[in-house]
Amino acid sequence: MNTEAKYHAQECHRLFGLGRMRTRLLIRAVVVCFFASIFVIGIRAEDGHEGWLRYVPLDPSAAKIYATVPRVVVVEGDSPVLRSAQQELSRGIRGMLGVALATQSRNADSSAASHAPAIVLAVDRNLAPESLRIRWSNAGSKKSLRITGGDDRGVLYGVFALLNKIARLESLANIDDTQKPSAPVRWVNDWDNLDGTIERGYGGRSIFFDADNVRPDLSRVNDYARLLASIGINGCAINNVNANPRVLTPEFLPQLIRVADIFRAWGVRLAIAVDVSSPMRIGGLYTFDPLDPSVAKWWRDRFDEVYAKIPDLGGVVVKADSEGRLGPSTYHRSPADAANVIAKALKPHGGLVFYRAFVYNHHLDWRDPKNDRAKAAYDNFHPLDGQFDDNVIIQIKHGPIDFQAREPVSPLFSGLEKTNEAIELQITQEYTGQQHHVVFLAPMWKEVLDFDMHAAPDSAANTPVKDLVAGKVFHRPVGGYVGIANVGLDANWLAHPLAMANLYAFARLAWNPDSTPEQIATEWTQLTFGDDPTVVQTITGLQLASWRTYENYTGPLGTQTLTDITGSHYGPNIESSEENGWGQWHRADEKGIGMDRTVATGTGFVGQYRPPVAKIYESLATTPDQLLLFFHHVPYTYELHSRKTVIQHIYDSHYEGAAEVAEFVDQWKSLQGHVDAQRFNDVLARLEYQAGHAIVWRDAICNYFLKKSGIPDDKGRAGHFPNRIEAESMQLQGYEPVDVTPWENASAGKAVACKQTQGCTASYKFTGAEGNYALVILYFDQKNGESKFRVMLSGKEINRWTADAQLPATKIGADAATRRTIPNLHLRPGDQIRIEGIPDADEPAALDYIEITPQN
Ligand code: GCV
Repeated sequence: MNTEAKYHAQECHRLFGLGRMRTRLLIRAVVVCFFASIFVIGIRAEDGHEGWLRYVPLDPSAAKIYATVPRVVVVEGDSPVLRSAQQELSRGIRGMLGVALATQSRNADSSAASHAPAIVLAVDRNLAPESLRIRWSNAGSKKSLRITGGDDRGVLYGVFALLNKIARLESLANIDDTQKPSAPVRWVNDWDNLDGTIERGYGGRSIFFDADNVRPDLSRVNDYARLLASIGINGCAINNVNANPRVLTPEFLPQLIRVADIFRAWGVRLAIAVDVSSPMRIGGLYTFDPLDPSVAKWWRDRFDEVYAKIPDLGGVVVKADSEGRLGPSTYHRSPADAANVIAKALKPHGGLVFYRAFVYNHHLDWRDPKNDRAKAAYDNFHPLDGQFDDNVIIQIKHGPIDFQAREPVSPLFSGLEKTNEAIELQITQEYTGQQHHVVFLAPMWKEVLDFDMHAAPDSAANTPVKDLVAGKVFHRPVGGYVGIANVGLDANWLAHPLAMANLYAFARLAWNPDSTPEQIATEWTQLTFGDDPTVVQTITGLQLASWRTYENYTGPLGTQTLTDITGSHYGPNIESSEENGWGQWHRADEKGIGMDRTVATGTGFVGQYRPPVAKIYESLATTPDQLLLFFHHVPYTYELHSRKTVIQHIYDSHYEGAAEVAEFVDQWKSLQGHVDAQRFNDVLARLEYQAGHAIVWRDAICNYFLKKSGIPDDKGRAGHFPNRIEAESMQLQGYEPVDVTPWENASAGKAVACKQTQGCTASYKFTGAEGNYALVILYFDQKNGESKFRVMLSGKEINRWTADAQLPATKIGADAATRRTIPNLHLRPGDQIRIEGIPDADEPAALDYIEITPQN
């Protein structure tokens, strides 16, 4: 029984044990017992909206350790942020301890405040900005719990820190906690379009915009800002970096003000992404040349007007000369010219310019073996080091390509000494399963942040990425962390109930990059699912394994994700990376695979790292296996440090990865009754889908490389599917075989599709031995239709479903491929399995295969 269940059950028992009751008490007893009953049978619905700020009632016996927590809160000072701090404290204490705090303001009622023990919220300018301290203090006979901040934000962060401890039942008896954020910039970017869609967003439509305007109802924005503040995030750029210039028009300003007003109360600074061609596109100038005085004046005037209304605007984010966006190259000007003209307009107001280093040519000639997209950020920005104004920050994606399942660290982190920098990490899972797959990214980020770039003049000194971005190595005034969040209107923000762990982890690492993924995952799970040790261990273990598992069944050894890079970025599509200008090449051919990026024989990318790092990657002998194919082209028979050949590693890792996800399903099932039914069922359905999709990935990659290399799998698995019956070989009525492109994205390269509105059938007469079997049906679930399926066994319906998942697929292929398992079927020879599919709209109720696997 979880904590809430216990609390309500005990309370119910207590109330009915009171003998004859007064009516009010009776009503209370009925209500409490009603809740007790639904908690006990585990059906209290949780939709994830509260994230990690659930503040559920603590088990009364556990809550006893907080008996000495004062029942009065005294706030020294007044501001929107301090008011939020006080209200949040009251909300949390009421929720968890069932106690209503009395509020006193030091100025208004100093006599009362000085007599009762109190929780005191106060600013102490001797502390560093945004830092916090929580400790008991004895003033006379009074013992107070003081939450002190270096500024108002620090106080708010202190309140959240205290509530976090209470929610996780940490003792406060001897609390003396001082925390200081690792870096001043801890921002999120949301890639929301003004029309309400979100680029690479998988949790529903925008919480900020709709129909080219800010939404009338911003209650979700308030909830989001509160969640952000609770983990120390202090800035948020709310619109897509592929920016609509309208965001900076005078007409739009009143709408931005509404968002800024909400953010302000939570200490989150509003920021916007701007289009560098705005002076021309919305300003009526004939140019946007950053060195043209009229352009400089335009930016100044525009921001003077914006800051007059939003004095705490954090600044702007700029994506230019990238993926078709206009930029300073139009006038043969540099990114420094473009950044500085905006920076000068923001400077008097304290605003920052985040200029993204994601500048590259997506029309590279793939035939030239020296071309390499990975080199672009360093090539573009390293020569400009020292030319950027002090309020410019270069925002650098963690790897040199684009948030792949694994990449080396971007060499640009050590390529800037006289320029501020921030690391850009992607919380939204664009290339890592789009929140249909569970992939906890903290272990990946931690490796990146801890990676020693050997950037100091004394190359023996440790200069990890976390110190470079915090400005500690080269004594930069500002720098830090930017996470691409892309939360949406889905109740739980990011669609998958386990995905919010990534937002939490991003912020925790930004606050303290020395914390470990284990600590973060444990803390998040305790806050989000409660403190039942089975739940905490299981979810934490699953989260911590999930990234490497995903890497295993997608693109191991540094091949990047092997996904459909010109389309959805979701399912497998190995050749989509090749023979085009996007430059996400892996160069797989009949003999070998990998990009030669060495200085000696390759593109020279390795030379962008400092010598001690370059030395590791230049040599095959010292390059770690997990990045081998990012840096070297080798034959499939090349032997890894693990003693496996590359090809055998590809087979093994994909089979292991798929098996690991199947284990996730079993692990999750063990939590039934320990987790509320709503989230239990939601996660279970998603993990079952993921387990099926991991098999789709496994088969596509293994079949492809089996054919390409001609080298069989030592373990005889790749290309052999003994229990599989291709749909095209079944007895078909109405269904027609179709070729699938690329061929490896369907079993045997074919599927069957139904074009008859009344539906089609595919039948198979079972010829195996009598026994128990699991029947798997692979069908294609596109988003442009909701086909219906029914499965009949010897004339009797055994299963039916509607293909209505929101997968990123509009045609038959691996993005749509979904496995449905019907377990525990007793089959006898001669039994007929018939699948009926009824197409809908543009979705043809397509089938790939069935599998009949013996089951004990
Ligand atoms: C916002 C990748 C994504 C784009 C994104 C871009 C960027 O290319 O696929 O959707 O655009 O990165 O970071 O600017």
